[in-house]
Amino acid sequence: MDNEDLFLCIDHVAYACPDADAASKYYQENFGWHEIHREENPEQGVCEIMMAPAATLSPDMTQVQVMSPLNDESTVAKWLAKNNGRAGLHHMAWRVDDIDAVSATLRERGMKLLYEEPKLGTGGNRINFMHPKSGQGVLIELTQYPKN
Ligand code: V0V
Ligand code: CO
Repeated sequence: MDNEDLFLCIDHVAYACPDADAASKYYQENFGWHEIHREENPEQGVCEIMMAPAATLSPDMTQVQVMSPLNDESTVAKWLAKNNGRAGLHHMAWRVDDIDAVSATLRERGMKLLYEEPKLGTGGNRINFMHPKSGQGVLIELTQYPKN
């Protein structure tokens, strides 16, 4: 793929914390942010709440994904433990149109993707992650919305 066709926008920035519900309330009360969507993803081990600065999401609006671990085995639980229990920014998600094509191009360029095949993400999206070593110290998610 050409560079221009790889990424559409920053879909979300993810904030990891011990209690996503409390963090959502904090965002609502202090910043006027809106809860757009929430779900539990057992495979990823997270409770996640998608938040936006408007009640209605416009297509290119970057969201904040507020998330907390569902159990001690969750990768987010491990991350929080390593961070001495402190909340913080966990990953950034880049929206793509065709995750299979983008993944193939990134692999050709030597990037390490965590999963052989994309997994189930928020709202039925297909997701994969670039290892922090490939992301220059940042965990980067690739996310593709369901095609109608
Ligand atoms: C770990 N590292 C990070 C990091 N997590 N660097 C930046 N940001 C992070 N979030 C670094 C860590 O400091 C180490 O660096 C190295 O990576 C290995 O870390 P580790 O503590 O030994 O942990 P691992 O290797 O067991 O696990 C790290 C990975 C894991 C990234 C492989 O967290 C993972 O599988 N993440 C993908 C799944 C995920 O995060 N799910 C939750 C979101 P040094 O010390 O070696 O330099 S789910 C989601 O976003 C959804 C559903 C959605 O949006 O749709
Ligand atoms: Co995410």
